[in-house]
Amino acid sequence: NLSLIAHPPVPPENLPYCPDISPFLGGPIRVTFPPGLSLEDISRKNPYVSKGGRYRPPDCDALHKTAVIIPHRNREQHLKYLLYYLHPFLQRQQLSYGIYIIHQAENYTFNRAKLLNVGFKEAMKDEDWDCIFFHDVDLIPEDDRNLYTCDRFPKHVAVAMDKFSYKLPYKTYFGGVSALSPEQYMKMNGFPNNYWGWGGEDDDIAVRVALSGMVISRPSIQYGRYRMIKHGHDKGNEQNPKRFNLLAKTRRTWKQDGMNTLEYLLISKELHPLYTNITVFIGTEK
Ligand code: UD2
Ligand code: MN
Repeated sequence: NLSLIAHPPVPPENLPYCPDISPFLGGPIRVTFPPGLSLEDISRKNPYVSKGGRYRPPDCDALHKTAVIIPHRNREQHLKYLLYYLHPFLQRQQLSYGIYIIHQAENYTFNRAKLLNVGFKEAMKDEDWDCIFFHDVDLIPEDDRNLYTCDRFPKHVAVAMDKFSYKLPYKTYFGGVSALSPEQYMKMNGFPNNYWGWGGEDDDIAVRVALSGMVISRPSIQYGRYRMIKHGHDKGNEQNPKRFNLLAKTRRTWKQDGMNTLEYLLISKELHPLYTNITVFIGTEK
């Protein structure tokens, strides 16, 4: 059932636009982690989601088209819970959307920011998305008034996480979940490709926002709430000892490293019922 071409459901002609505020929003979400959840269960609960994890509201023409990009390796359980919550969440917001898993092939050191660059590039080949969400696999949104749409400036979205006592850990923090329009993303030359291992890449992205003449936008602390599924440090994603040196150089390097220098080997693109899986070889640290 994995065909090669995505067919987003075609709506009947002449649908009215969706309202500015969706009538389906319910506010706070009680996030629990039910045991024994299967992808089939989740598919059954989301009958309007079509192949590749695509959706559009059946009864109105969506005002926004959002792609969600999730960097991934070896976190199948987290992915299940995220899909379980994210599909209904996005549907309640009456968005047109697609979910992309960017899976790093091989066991070399993980590189979150480079995977996000790959996700952007591949998603934009499919559709003229007007907003791209970059989303850790282990973060579950806790309020559906946290709209998955873009702002006038790059938006840092995960502003209140349980692991940071529902506060921003520091003012320029940009980790977890963020949202940029394609224009904003290209203006900052995307994200860095050279952060291998854990840490620093999110701060680099925040610096790029400033260097390219933009500021950080954020949702309110009441809405931008997330639970992070507890986890230890992954094998293959050890702390990056170079992160401080790299960060000190961002001002000199951001124009020479990013979307304009992105290289990777696409291994496969598969349309699963609940998401599009992109497996990519991104190389190793030089
Ligand atoms: C923090 C940030 C994250 C990133 C990271 C540093 C939060 C909530 N998030 O995450 O955005 O800046 O620090 O790099 O503070 N992943 C895999 N497989 C792996 C390793 C990572 O799928 O083996 C993905 C997955 O989507 C995960 C994300 O990368 O959520 C970030 O890695 P993490 O969750 O191990 O790091 P964490 O929680 O410290
Ligand atoms: Mn995490």
